[in-house]
Amino acid sequence: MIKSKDKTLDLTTPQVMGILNVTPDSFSDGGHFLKFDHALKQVESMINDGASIIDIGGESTRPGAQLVTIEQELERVVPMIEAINSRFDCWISIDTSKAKVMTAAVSAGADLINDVRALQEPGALVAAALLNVPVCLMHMQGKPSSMQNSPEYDDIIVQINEFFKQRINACLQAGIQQAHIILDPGFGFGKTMEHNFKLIKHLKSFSKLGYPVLAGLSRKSMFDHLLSREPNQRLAASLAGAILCVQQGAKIIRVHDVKETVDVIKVLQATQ
Ligand code: 8Y7
Repeated sequence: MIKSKDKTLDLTTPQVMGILNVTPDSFSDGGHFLKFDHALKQVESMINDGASIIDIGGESTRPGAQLVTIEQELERVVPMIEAINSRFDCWISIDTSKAKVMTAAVSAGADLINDVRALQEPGALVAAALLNVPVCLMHMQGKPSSMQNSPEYDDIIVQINEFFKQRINACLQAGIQQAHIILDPGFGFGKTMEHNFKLIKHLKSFSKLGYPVLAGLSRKSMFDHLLSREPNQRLAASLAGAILCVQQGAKIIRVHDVKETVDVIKVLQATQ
């Protein structure tokens, strides 16, 4: 069970986090209202399909993506969070590394901070502690602009475990509740295809730290390297990855294809 504000999320069954694409410039051009409305419809269908968390990000963290300013990020995410919060009772996750965005997002109604930089940016630890909401600490080697340039590890499982222990300590020292910590090995963030598949195989070792594990593999390029498929042709591979992660103890699966992921998790749960 994780708690935020007046909400609780039961993690005894694995939960699905739906990805909301708030792409660069999507709201700042002439199609503002149309695109805003389209995004809200996407949220509604993800909730109807069984997503309990909606993850909203205004900064693209794809390899090689450009950085955005705080103003741009706020412009993209705050109105969307307010709109979702007033219409639906799902959990809202804010995908950001910036303390100011965390603070604005949580006041606008976000329930969870999803930080691919694991609260290492200036002010982020303090902001997250003050906001008193759950935080997902993701592992990344390097930074988005260069992380896929031949990433190397002596032992990726040991090193990510060490990273988690260090970040957990930093969180606890900053006053973040133990019950608010979620861990994520960060598939595709400074990892080769072999690294990513090794992470799936050994995912259970991260659950042993005693915190819920989140896994995000949806449509990632690890499947392209294995299968040579474009992102919109990676559904079957993503579902296989989701099942394997749940079998290895993951409690939250971050995906584009909510309906299909909920189905495969239900099939898996029926055998438990
Ligand atoms: C992840 C993520 C992305 C992930 C968490 C993509 C924002 C790249 N991937 N957050 N964000 N875990 N926690 O392909 O794996 O979705 S962006």
